[in-house]
Amino acid sequence: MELTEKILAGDVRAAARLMRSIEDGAPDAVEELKSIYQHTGKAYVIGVTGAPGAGKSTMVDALISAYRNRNLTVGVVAVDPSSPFTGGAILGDRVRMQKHSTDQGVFIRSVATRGWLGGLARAAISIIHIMDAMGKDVILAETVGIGQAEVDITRLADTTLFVLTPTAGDAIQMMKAGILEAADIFVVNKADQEGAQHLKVELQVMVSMKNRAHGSWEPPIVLTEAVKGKGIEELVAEIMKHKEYLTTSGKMEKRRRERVRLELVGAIEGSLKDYISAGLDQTALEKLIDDLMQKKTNPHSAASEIIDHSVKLGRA
Ligand SMILES: Nc1nc2c(ncn2[C@@H]2O[C@H](COP(=O)(O)OP(=O)(O)O)[C@@H](O)[C@H]2O)c(=O)[nH]1
Ligand SMILES: [Mg+2]
Repeated sequence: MELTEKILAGDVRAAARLMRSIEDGAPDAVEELKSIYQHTGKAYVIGVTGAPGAGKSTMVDALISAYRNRNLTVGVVAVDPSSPFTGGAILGDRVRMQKHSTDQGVFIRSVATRGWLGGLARAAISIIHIMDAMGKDVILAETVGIGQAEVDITRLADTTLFVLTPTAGDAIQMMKAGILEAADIFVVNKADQEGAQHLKVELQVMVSMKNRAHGSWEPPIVLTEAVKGKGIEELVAEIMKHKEYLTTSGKMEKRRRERVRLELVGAIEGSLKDYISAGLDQTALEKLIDDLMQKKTNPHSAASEIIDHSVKLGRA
C-alpha cells in the first residue's frame, strides 16, 4: 500500500513501478489498483484515435505543449500495437520528446501488444487510473481505430477526437465503421496536403445529414497541421466547448456511468477468466478433450461443465 501513497503524491517512479507490475501480472498490483480507485475521476480524458500515420502522436505532442502552457499537468497513454514502443516514451520526434521527458508535469506511457495480462484495453484503463490518481489534469489516450475491440478505448474518454487525413477513402471508411457516432470532434490533419478543405466540406455534409435531438452536440471539424502546431489552439478550444456541453447537459455523468459499467463488466469477465484458467484441473481438461475427440460431448457443453464445476468449488 505504500506504493499507493507515493502515487497519490505524484511520484513518477512509483507510478512506473506499479505499471510494470500490472504488465507482469503481479498479484499485488491488483491490490494497489483497488486502493487507488477511490482517488480517480478528477482527470479529463481525451481520446485521440485514427488510422496509423494520421498524425496522432504528433498531435498528442502538440496538445501536451498546449496544455502545459495552460499550467495543466498531462498524462499520455499510447495504445499502439503497430509501434515498437518499449515501456517508455517514444512519441513525436526525439527533440520534442526530450523536452517533455524532462518535464515533471508530463507522464507518458505506451502499451504495446506484448504482455499486458487481460489485454490492451484493460491495461489502458489501469494506466489512466494511475495517472488520474497521480493528479494529472488531462489524460491523452492515443489509439488506432475505433471499433477494434482490443484497442477501442474511445468509450473511456470524455472527449474523443477522430484524426483523418486528406487521402481518398478516409471519409467513406468512416461511415462504415460507425465513427460518426463515436467521434466528438473531427480533426483533418495534414492540412498542408491537397484535399484538406474538400475533406472538411465532405465531413460537414455527413455531420449535418445525421439526425440529432435538438440541442445535442454536433461534432465540429478542425483543420490542423500537427507538425507545425497549426490549428492546435482551435482544437483545444473545441475540446473545452465539448467539455462545457457535457457538463451543462448532464451528459458527462451519463458518459462516466457508462464507462464505469464497461469497466465493471470487463472486470467480471477478466476475473472469471483468470479464476477459471487458474483453477482448471488439467486431468479433467484432458478427459474432456478425449470426450470431444470421440464426439461424446461438444465444446459448449464441455465449457459449461467446467464453469459449473469451478463455481461449485467456490473459485469464481
Ligand atoms: N505533412 C504533414 N505531415 C504530418 C503532419 N502531422 C504529422 N505528420 C507526419 O505524419 C507521420 C505520421 O505521424 P504520427 O504522429 O507518427 O502518426 P500516428 O501513427 O497517427 O501516431 C510523421 O512522419 C509525421 O511527421 C502534418 O500536419 N502535415
Ligand atoms: Mg502514433
